Amino acid sequence: MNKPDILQIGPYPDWDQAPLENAFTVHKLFASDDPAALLSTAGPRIRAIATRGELGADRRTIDACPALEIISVYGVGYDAVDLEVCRERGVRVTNTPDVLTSDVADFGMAMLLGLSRGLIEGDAWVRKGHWLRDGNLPLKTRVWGKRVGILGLGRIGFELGKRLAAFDMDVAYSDLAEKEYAPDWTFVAEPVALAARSDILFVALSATAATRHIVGQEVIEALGPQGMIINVSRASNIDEDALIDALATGRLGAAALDVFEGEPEIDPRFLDLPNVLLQPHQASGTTETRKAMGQLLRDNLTAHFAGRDLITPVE
Ligand code: 8YV
Repeated sequence: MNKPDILQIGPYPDWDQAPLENAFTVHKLFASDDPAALLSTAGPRIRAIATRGELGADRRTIDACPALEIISVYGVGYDAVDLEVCRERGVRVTNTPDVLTSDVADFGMAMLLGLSRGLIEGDAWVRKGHWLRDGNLPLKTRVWGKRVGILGLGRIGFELGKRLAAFDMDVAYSDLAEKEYAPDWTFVAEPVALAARSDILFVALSATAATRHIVGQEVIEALGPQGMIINVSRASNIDEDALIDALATGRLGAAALDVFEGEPEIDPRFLDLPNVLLQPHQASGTTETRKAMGQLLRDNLTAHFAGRDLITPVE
């Protein structure tokens, strides 16, 4: 039986690559010297696109594949997939929710503790001999007992809330509506009002056109000079210029970021800011979770080509 032709937008770990190539005829866009030529020769045969959350699939790529049936995303976020053209063309889209939720929430906690308690600075303090020469690391900020806001109480936001509550923090959240599954946490409809009552603001929203720059100057300034922002969602949810400006001028205390506009090339101004913790989009980056994501990506493709229901369709 002929294996369906698929277009692979970005690389996967070896443990995913081998089974993918077993089941499909894989055309690797990322490995091609001439992606435009690859699209024009293989495009007409492509029936599926396998991509990653941050890479998605744009209109040009989708248009180059007239026989495309499905896009399978390795990641929960599918904001980089042009959904409009998928709707127009009847192309199905799947993602990998649930399997990564707890790792992303864990990583959010690691960023909170790491930044508040100076873990990276402390490590450098020891390695560079400051401990011996200059004495103890300057004192840091307590986490427990602080007021924390979660912007977006979806799967990841909810798991974050459970962890934050277990750390004896006062948890509040904003979302489109109050969530009955979070009766112990304070609902605050407006993001600015949430920021105003919070010492720490977690951004855990899935990114859409409506949430673009939802964390703008007003939210940032409502958090204030002692406030902290932690982003484990997508960079587009924050106005990066406003964030950098507030961090540089002390109108915002600190930020921990796992996602950036134009990543992996990030705004160089971040590199000069001492009050920001920078991470290379690694919140879901454990072996266990990435294996589960790869399996789910393939299971969705297999289900589609076998005529079965998709496991995790996005809409
Ligand atoms: C991954 C992500 O880092 O789930 C998402 O939306 O962005 C991340 O889990 C990414 O998709 C892996 O390439």
